[in-house]
Formats: sequence, C-alpha cells, structure tokens
Amino acid sequence: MNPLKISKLTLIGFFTLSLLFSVSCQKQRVVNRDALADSVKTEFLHAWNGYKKYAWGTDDFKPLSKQGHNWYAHSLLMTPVDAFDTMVLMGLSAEISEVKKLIFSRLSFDRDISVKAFEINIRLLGGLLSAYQLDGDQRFLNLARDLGNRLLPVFDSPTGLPYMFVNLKTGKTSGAVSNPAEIGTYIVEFGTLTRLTGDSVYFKKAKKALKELYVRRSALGLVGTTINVETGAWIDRSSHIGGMIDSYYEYLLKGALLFDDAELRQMWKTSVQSVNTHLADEVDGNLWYGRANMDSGKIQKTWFGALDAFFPAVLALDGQMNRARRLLDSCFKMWRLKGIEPELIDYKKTEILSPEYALRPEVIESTYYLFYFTGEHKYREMGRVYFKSLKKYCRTDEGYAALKSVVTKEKADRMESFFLAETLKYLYLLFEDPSKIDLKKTVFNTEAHPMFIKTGRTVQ
Ligand code: DMJ
Repeated sequence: MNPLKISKLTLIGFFTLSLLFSVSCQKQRVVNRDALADSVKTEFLHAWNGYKKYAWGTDDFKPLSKQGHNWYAHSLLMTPVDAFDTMVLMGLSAEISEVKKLIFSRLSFDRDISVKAFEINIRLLGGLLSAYQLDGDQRFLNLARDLGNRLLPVFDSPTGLPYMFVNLKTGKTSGAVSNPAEIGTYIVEFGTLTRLTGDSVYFKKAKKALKELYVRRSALGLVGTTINVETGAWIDRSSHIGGMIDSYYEYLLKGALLFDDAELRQMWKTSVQSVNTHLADEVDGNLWYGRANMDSGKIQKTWFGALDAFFPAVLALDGQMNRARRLLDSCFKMWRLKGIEPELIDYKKTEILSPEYALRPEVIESTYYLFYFTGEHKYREMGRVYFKSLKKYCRTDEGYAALKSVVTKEKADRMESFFLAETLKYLYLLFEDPSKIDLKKTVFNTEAHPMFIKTGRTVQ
C-alpha cells in the first residue's frame, strides 16, 4: 500500500485535539492535576538553562565541569532535539523558539562521521518526527527524511539485520556484532517516516529486521544478547529483558499498536508468553525477571536493573496489569534500597552489582503508565519519592548530574539527553492531568518521543 501524505493542517488539527485540553476538560484538569507538575517544569528549566549557558550547540551538558560535550567530531544537537517535544508538552514557548532557531540554522547530517544508528534513530529521528508532528514545521520532516535516508544503509546486510554503525556521509557500515535492542528498535520511527512521507521503504526495512530477528528465536521462543548480522548466528545466548534486548520487545508491541499490524502483534504475543514463562522469577513473594540461557530457559543470573524497569510499562500497555503492578512494586523496592536506583542488582541476594545511576527514566516511565491505566494515587506517591531523590542527590547548582554511586552519592560529570527527553517528561506527565496524552492515540518511542496513531490507515 502507498501511505497517504498527511497535510500540515490535518496534523495540527490532530495534535491540537490530542494534546491540548478541551474547554470541557478544564474543570477536570484542576482536579486531576498535581501541583508537582509545575515543580517538574521548573526543574526542567533548571537543567535546560545549564545546557544553554555552558553547552549551547553541543550534544550534551557536563554539569560538574560546566562545559559542552560532543559524541562525534561534529555536534548533532542531541540535547536540543531530544528535549524539544518535552518543551512543547510543557508549553515553554520561549525555549521552543530558540531551539527551533538553533536546529534550523545548525543541524546538518552531511557529516563524515560513523554514528551508532540505534542512538541516532531513537533520539534524533524520533525527536525530529515528534517535533514535526507537534509543531507542524516542514523543516523538521525534511531533516528527519534526510536522516532516515542516511541511516538506511545499515539494513544492507546479508540477513537484513542492521549493522550497528553507519557513516552519515558515505553510507559505509560497520559493527556486524549487534544485539536485539539495536536491531529491533526502528519500526516506530521508520514506520512513522513512511507514514509521513509516503515512501514505504523505511517501514519495510525496519519490519524485515524485526522478522529476521524473530525467526532466529530459540525453540523456547527466547532471544539471546548478541548476534552476528552477517551470518545470523547467535554469539551470546543469554536471554533477559534488560539492556541490549529491552526495546526489541517494546517495539514488537508498539509497532503493532502504532501501525495496527497483526503480524507484529502475533510476534509480540508469542514472545511475551515465552518471556513470562521462562524469565519471570518469584523471590519471597516478589516478581522479578531474571537471566536465562535461551535454549534451556534455566535462570542462571538473578540480575535486574534500571533498564529492565521499562517492562511494567509495556506489560500495562498490553493489559497485563497484575504482572505490571507486581513488577513495578519490585522496581520501587530497588529504588528504595539506597534512596535512588542502582544500575543493576542481584535481586535474590539483595546486592548491588553496578552502583551508578545514569539519570535513567524507565522506572518513572512505568509508574506513569501504571498511574495512567489505574488512576491510583499510590503511583503519584512513588513519583514524589523519585522527584525528591532526584533533587536531593542529582541536582547541581546549574543542572543535574548522574551518580557514580548510589551508595556514596558521588556525582558523575554527565547529564544525558534522555534526562530531558524522558526522565523529566514522564515525571511531568505523571503529575499532569492524564488526559494531556491519550494513550489510545499516542505511542511513545523508546526515547519518549510521541508518535500518533492514525485510525483507518495502515502502513505496509
Ligand atoms: C534511552 O536512550 C532509551 O530509553 C533507551 O531505550 C534505553 N536507554 C536510555 C535510557 O535509559
């Protein structure tokens, strides 16, 4: 099918409906909104102003040394692009104008640099597509299309599984050893690009990658941690829901929802059933997900981390509320171990394996979903705890800093763009009126960039 182009007017009308409060909702808004939403906005501006003052035009702000940092030889404006739609949701009009000026005057992808395609896809392509859909400025879509075209060569492997890196100027690819997350996290952005441009190539390549990965699952239905994209052979056969696998599962479900795709839905159903059968682990009445060999299904490591905490959100989105609730309760316990969340723990021994906190969003994201679907006050109370910890341990005089250790609370000189794109966005949405976003019409990419479901329109 040849997807239709969507006119700017239709887009603006749609987003006005989806995002702004209707007059009839005004009363309810007062009741449903928590005063903390404004405090989160204040903290967003605190962090953004640090970037603006010391790192303007670079990728990231280093909050301790107070300087900018670029991922590659040229800045790709990682923080401004990633943060833009949070500003839109928060209604920060002055910041929106200055970021637009920066992006349209400086952002170019015609650079001789080899980039990590996954990160560029979720942060930049996702950010630009969401910016276009929210703001309506055609220049966002032009940039997104240019970037999408420059990322396309990653799919030109013998299997169709994408390479890890691509040179944005030459199209030269590298990195044949990849993982399910970096292979399977394209459909939301590439499918949206197809929908917005009418060019089916993006959706097709991203879907083929998902299918090629899915057919390589083990007899138990599990995937491993690393795979060679040229041969299709698994290298590390350890299976889990954490980093390097996580958003593969997320995109099976989100791709199904965003594009009303029955095949993806079936792939998700089969996969999550295997995950729930083999990786779910009960310890002292608490639900966790451990790490098993993909062939035996035997749990070998009782490890769970900050990245795994995305899973309650996905379970809730799928209507698996009991599991979602129980797993989020476990995640919250992990947060409370040291007053802020460690990167990785052994849940059986209650032992911290990696003590850093990278300002990650996943547990807050899951709490937002649980609040959205249940309306239970308990989840906003969890939100208050996260917010208090963030301010207490990570706030600096002019920004926010990751922690080297949640035990000593020593800070690290990093404020990743996802702090503004995701962590503060989900925290804000948790305290905002839930009707601000309609999750029947909106799918967040894995970097919290909203994409919008169009009914009666499929992409193939
Ligand atoms: C983000 O870039 C995305 O959420 C990704 O899926 C996982 N890692 C970070 C946040 O922790």
